[in-house]
Amino acid sequence: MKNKNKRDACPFEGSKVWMDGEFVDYEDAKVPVNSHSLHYGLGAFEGIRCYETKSGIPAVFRLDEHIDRLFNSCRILQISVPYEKKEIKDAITEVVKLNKFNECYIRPIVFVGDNGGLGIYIKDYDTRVAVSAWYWGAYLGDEALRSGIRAKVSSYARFHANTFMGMSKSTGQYINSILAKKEVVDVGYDEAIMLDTSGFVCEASGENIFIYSGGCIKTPPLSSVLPGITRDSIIEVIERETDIEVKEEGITRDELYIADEVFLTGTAAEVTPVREIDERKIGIGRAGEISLKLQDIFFNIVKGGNKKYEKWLTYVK
Ligand code: PPE
Repeated sequence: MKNKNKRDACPFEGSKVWMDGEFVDYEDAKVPVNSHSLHYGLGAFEGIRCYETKSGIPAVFRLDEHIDRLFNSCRILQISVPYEKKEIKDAITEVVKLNKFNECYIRPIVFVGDNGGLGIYIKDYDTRVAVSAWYWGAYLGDEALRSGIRAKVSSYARFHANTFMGMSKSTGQYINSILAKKEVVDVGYDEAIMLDTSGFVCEASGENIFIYSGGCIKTPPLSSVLPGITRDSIIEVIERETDIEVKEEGITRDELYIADEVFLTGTAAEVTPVREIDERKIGIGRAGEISLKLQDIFFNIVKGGNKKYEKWLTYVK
């Protein structure tokens, strides 16, 4: 019978992947259909960027923090990882090298195989780990980085802290993001902003959120959002490079509408200004000055242009 899903072009085709301790061709990095994670969504992943630095040598941005978060996610989910952190970090730099990337997006994933069978309760299972990488340009488009995006508050609530645990970057919980994103993109917006079950702003479908209002920057506290590594980097940049106060506290929906500026942060989305939310212009309806300034500082850091932040770069030589 004909395979109805056969695609002409796959963005990963021809690349090398590290899987369960070995480097293999992407086409051979196969997963059994009854892998536990495929059925129930128990798994953890990371999204990491590697940038070409000014010296021409690629550097992975905040590799240690990403791997720490991956291991924290697995601890929360009670998945035991059969590798040391160093082995996974080495696999990541090797994947960049083998694929000869100058810049790329790297996706490590830890998931449960089929050795323990299926069923919600499994005791003895095989943990599988893979690292792949591919070129991924501006997540929301180049124009989004320059001019800002149009966002909409989703009708789907972000999960309660005791439903999924937001500190873990777990595969299954992204269904919530997928539903929210599709809901708003299908009606012409670029990104979905999600509120918690009490109505406070949490984050976007795949980014943390910041507002600049009354001369001060605010972002929701970690109790309700993914501990974003870009979020952490931007907080440090604001504290060290500007005189603006940054607070981690609750933000309401109407605070978004009257903010002078709003921007999103994430590995994929980097620092993306928001120019409109729910048909209300944010500030003057263009990418804000502070947002663009922080974006500029961020891009300079990831490209190795600021010596103070060299600690965040792992060069791939
Ligand atoms: N919140 C969510 C829900 C999220 O998915 C991300 C990253 C962040 C915040 C920002 O975290 P950090 O990347 O550490 O700054 N989202 C990843 C996945 C995007 C995707 O479409 O896949 C990412 O940016 O890589």
